[in-house]
Amino acid sequence: MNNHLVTPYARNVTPAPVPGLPADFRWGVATAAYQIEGAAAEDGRTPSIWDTYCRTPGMVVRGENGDTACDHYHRMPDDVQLISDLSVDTYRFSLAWPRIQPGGRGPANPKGLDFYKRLLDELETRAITPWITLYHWDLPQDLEDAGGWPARDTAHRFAEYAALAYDALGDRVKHWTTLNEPWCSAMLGYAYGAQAPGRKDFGDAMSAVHHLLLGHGLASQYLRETAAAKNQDLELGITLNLGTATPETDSREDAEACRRADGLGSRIYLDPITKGAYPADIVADLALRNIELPVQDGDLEVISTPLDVLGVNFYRGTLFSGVTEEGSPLDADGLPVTRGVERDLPRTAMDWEITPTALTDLLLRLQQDYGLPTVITENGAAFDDEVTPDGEIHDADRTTYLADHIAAVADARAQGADVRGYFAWSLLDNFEWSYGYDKRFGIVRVDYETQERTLKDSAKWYRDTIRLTRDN
Ligand code: IFM
Repeated sequence: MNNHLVTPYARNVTPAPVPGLPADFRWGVATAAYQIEGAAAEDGRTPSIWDTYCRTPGMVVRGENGDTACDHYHRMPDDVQLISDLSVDTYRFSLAWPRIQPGGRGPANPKGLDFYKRLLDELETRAITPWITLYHWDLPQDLEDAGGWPARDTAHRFAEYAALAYDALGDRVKHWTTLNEPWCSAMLGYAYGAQAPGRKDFGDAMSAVHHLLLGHGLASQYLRETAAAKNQDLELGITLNLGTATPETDSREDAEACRRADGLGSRIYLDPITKGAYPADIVADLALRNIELPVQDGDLEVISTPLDVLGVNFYRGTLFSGVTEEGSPLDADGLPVTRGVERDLPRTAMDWEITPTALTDLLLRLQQDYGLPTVITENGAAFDDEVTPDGEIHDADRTTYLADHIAAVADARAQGADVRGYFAWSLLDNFEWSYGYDKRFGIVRVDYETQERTLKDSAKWYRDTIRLTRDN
């Protein structure tokens, strides 16, 4: 944490109806399989790239892993009761590919599917709508060994897995998301080595981008066709992690830095999905680096299979400079500089700047440039929680964070953005990838020794705000 930049943030926020959010606004909480399930070797699940990465020395804080995580696999009915107690109407969770299709090839594993069928039963009993993400980063290790996302075949393997999942659960689930944050899979996983599988090759990362999108498109086609053939109600989407890029000055270099950041962070996903074409400026930038996206005939038609909703994961906006701190427009490798500039803003425990108005800006821009209805499929914050002697967690910073971002959503709606829901990240404190269990994003605390769950103040605020807004 940059102590010189710590700016006080928490306010005393009390629950109140959020003006402008209609009674049918969708409220949810979100999780992901590897972050909460545990039971890593049970009922036929095989290792994913995260099991391997966690066991690679130096990759995850304290060498932690998701073997047990929140033990949700065994505590699922109680966790669903907890979700129900929060008064949300929707639960967004991901399916573990290596649980449903061990090794990433072959038939479905009935025991893996059974877990999710039981989860759907519990949700149905409590009238909570399931919102499924097919892929939240747990690629079966066998497929990484065969080349991973830089290999075209992985897109076809993903489509096959998506078909197995949809065939088994599509009659009970309307809301399907193909991928969660493909930017993270491609860039953190294959360019920067900061997440599994920990590779560092920019060209491979660009191939991964295309094959993730191809997998998305092939899966989307299958879900669309099958839903139509079986007369099943389907709302199909993809979730992207999106932010805003603001220039530090009005220089040409800073404007170019924003163009590149927006291009590689957002438009390289949004444009092919919604318009069937990669952004020409980014294709040209890549060509200057002798990199070509591995597009084959017909791929872009597949990738642009129509969607019903765009999932938006928002955490922060960024200020960009196009020069180094010394003023050079080129970095040590001779590449144009795209440098995030720190501001004196309040920050979360991830050291991420808190920028709620950027969420309003983002939603308006998405509305204008892409026009799809949106749902905030993730938003939330890690803070260093303290448990007071009476066992309570007075997480005023997280509560303030949620309140400010929900207000930002309402602002965007008031200005014409078609935002239909908001899901808090996350239901539970959980395995925060390379940060292990160090960073707590939950609105419900998990004591990892006892697996006890405790509602933080933010959870109570969220619950009461939802109730008041619905009844307003
Ligand atoms: O925990 C992650 C989640 O898995 C994907 N989106 C960002 C969250 C916070 O880092």
